[in-house]
Amino acid sequence: MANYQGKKVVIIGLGQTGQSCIDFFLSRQFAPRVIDTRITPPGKDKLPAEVACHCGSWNSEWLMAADLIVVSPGISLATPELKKAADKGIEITGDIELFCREIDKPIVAITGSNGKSTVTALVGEMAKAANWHVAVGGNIGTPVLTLLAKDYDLYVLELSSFQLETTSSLKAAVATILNVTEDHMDRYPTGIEQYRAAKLRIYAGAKVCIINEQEPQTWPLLGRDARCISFGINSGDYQLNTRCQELQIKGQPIIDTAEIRLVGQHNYLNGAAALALAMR
Ligand code: UMA
Repeated sequence: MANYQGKKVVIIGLGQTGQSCIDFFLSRQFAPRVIDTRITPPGKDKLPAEVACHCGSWNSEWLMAADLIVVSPGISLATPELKKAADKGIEITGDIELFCREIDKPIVAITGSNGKSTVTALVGEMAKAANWHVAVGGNIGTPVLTLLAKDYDLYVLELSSFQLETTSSLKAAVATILNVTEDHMDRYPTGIEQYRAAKLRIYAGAKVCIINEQEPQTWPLLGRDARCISFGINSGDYQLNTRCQELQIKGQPIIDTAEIRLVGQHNYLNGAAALALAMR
């Protein structure tokens, strides 16, 4: 468990993530400051008196006096106020990083441009069916820090590129990038490689990487390595075989696509990826 006592912490954003970060620090008996650039963000009136909140603009004085800035995923690290703080050497992090510093249980980490919520939900259901005491959260809608309220044996997390940008301590038991197609290009002005670089952070420290056989963009930066297991259409360790219309593991039939309640080839492929993650 990380110790933040005596640190001046500023949280940026009073959305779902910001609220969960406030609760996290309050549960550790100290009050962070909060900045939200909206004039009246929802939840402001419900903040406890000890949490100072600055709304409607940035507060450079608070930022430059901080030891730790916790930024919500919707706020770009390229924001000039944050760049100035980073240049001064102030640590800037996010909720996923705070979570990873608290947890020593296995994490299944899932990212991708499309299908990541479906695959996250599928792996969560598979784990439940296998009697794991599992928590599902992250970009799918449950801020990860709220999962700390209970003890779980396994965490299945959907992680966005925004969340991965501020995460450096993740050591996933198994991680995947399902696919990489142009998305959020306003946040990645130099193009898709910058977006991919954020996603690739999910493999740093991962024991096993589940890659898309047909999409080299989902492979580690230096290419496939000993950690990699693949899924794909008519190829890969875990595959959707379109001739037999079944999911197969290393050529062995597992389930007919007709028995899968989700519809469409992309969803059968999501099923193959979920199987690969769950079998680790
Ligand atoms: N804010 C500022 N200044 C800004 C921008 C935002 O102060 O310049 C404030 C807003 O006023 C607001 C707060 O920041 O009060 C919102 O923070 P946020 O946009 O990070 O949203 P959260 O409510 O914290 O929700 C975030 C994710 N949102 C984004 O990444 C944009 C949610 O993913 C996620 O479910 C949630 O954390 C829990 O982990 C949503 C999403 O759209 C579903 N994700 C994108 C996607 O899936 O494509 C990445």
